[in-house]
Amino acid sequence: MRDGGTTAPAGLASAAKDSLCAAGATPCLPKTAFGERAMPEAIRESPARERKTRMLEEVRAGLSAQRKHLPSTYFYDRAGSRLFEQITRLPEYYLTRAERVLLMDRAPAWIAKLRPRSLIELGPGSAEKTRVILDALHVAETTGVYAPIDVSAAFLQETVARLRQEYPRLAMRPIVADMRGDLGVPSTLPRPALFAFLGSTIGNFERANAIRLLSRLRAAMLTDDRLLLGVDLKKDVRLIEAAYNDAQGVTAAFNRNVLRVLNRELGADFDPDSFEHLAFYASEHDRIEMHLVSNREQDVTIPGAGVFPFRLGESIRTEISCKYDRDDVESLFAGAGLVSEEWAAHPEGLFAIMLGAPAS
Ligand code: AVI
Repeated sequence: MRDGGTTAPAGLASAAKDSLCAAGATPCLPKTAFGERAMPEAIRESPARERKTRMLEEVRAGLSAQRKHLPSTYFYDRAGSRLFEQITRLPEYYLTRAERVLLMDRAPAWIAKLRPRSLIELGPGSAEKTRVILDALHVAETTGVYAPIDVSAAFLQETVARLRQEYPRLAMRPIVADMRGDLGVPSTLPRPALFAFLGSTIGNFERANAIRLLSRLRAAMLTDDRLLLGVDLKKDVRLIEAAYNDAQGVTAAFNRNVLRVLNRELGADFDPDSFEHLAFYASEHDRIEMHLVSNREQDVTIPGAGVFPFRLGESIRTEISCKYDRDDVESLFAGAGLVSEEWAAHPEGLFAIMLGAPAS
């Protein structure tokens, strides 16, 4: 999940699409005016080639900048997704646990009131937190369709297969899509729908991109639909910095994984061990910045993109993770044509969930 100027690349490679079909899941494709299933751009134009072209462009631009940066999107291959799941269980990473506490407390009442017939979730990961909502849906006996949207077809397939066993009566409509583009939410999903964008993934987007993404979500919403947006809160900087500098080094491995992805997918020759993990709170932007710092002078070659020299101590910014307060979220909502209906904050001020609706 994830920008930094970033997010997650998608494109449903036909193999991945086939395996989703094989798993009994129905990847959702928008309908054309003629009623047949339209292939999203990324599928029509060879997603693998398109992903590589886009990746090359972004990597070349990012590494040519005076302050080098990479899109955090590229953390999330299968290994990166697994490392992120490990992060969510680390003692230092309070975000996931705090959000879960909030969901356990509030989701049943929200579901009982909204009685949504679809749950559309952006970036579900392994859907740990989703289960809290799904259980509440179950209790409310709402007819359910669960539509998870994720960039990693393989990870999505695993998640859907697991949920299918746990919730056999729930219809699954997985959607493989890049948060930076068309979300591919079919208008045919039963309404009202509850959209969920949890985990503070919105924080991985620069403000303008965050508003663009929320606007796309807003455009997919009908009047009675609602959005749950999870956000990490501004708080004691030591607590925040600890969450991105865990003692076991899982976040460092996650950070370096982006270099392994570039080596594999672009044939780059990064030596991941020659880059050190660095994460710090940039108070002027109220955000964590994650960097990889070169521990020697070196040249990195990326075929088709160029040779990129690194000075000793020079860094690549690989991720931003913005922290918010209520006003910040209301301002994002206002920019995206959404209004806030309810703000649920963790008792210790760790995390919050905003319930939003389309502005009329
Ligand atoms: C996915 N995202 C919300 C995580 C975050 O906290 O910004 C990604 C992450 N990066 C390092 N640790 C976790």
